[in-house]
Amino acid sequence: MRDRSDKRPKEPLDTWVQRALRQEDRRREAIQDTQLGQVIGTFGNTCRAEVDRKVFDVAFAGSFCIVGDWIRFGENKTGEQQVVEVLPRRTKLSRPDVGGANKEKLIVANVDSVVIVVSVVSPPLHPRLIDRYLVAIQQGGAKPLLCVNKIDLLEDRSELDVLEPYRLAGVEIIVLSTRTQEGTAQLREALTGQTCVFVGHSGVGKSSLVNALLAKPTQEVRGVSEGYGRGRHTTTASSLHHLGDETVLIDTPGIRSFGIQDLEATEIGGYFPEFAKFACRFNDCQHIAEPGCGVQQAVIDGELDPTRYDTYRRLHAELG
Ligand SMILES: Nc1nc2c(ncn2[C@@H]2O[C@H](COP(=O)(O)OP(=O)(O)O)[C@@H](O)[C@H]2O)c(=O)[nH]1
Ligand SMILES: [Mg+2]
Ligand SMILES: [Zn+2]
Repeated sequence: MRDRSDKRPKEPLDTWVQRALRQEDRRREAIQDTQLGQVIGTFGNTCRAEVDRKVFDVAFAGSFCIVGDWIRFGENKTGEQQVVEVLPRRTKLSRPDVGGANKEKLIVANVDSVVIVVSVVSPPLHPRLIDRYLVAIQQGGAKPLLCVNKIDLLEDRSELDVLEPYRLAGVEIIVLSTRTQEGTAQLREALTGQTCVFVGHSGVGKSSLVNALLAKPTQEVRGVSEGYGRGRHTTTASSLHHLGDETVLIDTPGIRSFGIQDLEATEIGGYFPEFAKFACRFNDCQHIAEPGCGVQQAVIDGELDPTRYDTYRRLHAELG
């Protein structure tokens, strides 16, 4: 068990709980008319929520919400819009707070698919980052999709063979180039009707890709949120955009590392689905140093990708 004592409030717990409940009651009483909106961006203590393509700036007022969240909000006595309730999250994607003591940091809520954008040449492929994303995505309940951008930079298509381990792990893969537009129609089709978030290492082309998908000539740009720096190649916060009436695209800032939390070392194997093909002598085999381990043997026999297995070992050690 992790020690959570640092989160305990300074005042006696009863006093704190009572005060929090009173505050919440006051908020609900003060706000009669509420509406339901989806969070499309966050800025300090405010979020931007959208209702029928109309945009409102809404104060958090004690609630915490993230892009993709559905919130109930309304006008308080001072005439300011504020959050009354954050609805339960259908799915989520999170990572530990950098610098915080393993605290969960939500990246996005309520997405159907997480598109892991990678590049094979520039920047090079970061398999360990992909592996970690895949674990976190399964944990949060969304579906992963691996999107390989910048294929215009390849000298030979055989350079894409490095992705074979992910195909074996059952991940859908789409290769494309935002520059030449090859493959972008296929991605657009795969994402239709879904709420999708684009994640991945900085520089892989997430923002370019989101822009390319949104900029289709037949596409209505009316609903695209203002204030998003289109054409600029830095994204400092997540932003939500509509592609037609049914598809939502969320761009996220690039990250360089990605930890995993709230998992036991013994559970991590379940997040590497391709391991299940190989039988081990012991039912509770951790595939680290046990005799008769089918997974370790598969790596030796070249039937299992050594990099995927190496990520598994690292995660196992981190979480152990
Ligand atoms: N050659 C090539 N460059 C691309 C492609 N897509 C994006 N880029 C470039 O990659 C750089 C980073 O793109 P950006 O969208 O900012 O990446 P992000 O950090 O993942 O959002 C920019 O200079 C883009 O012009 C592509 O398909 N081919
Ligand atoms: Mg970007
Ligand atoms: Zn084993």
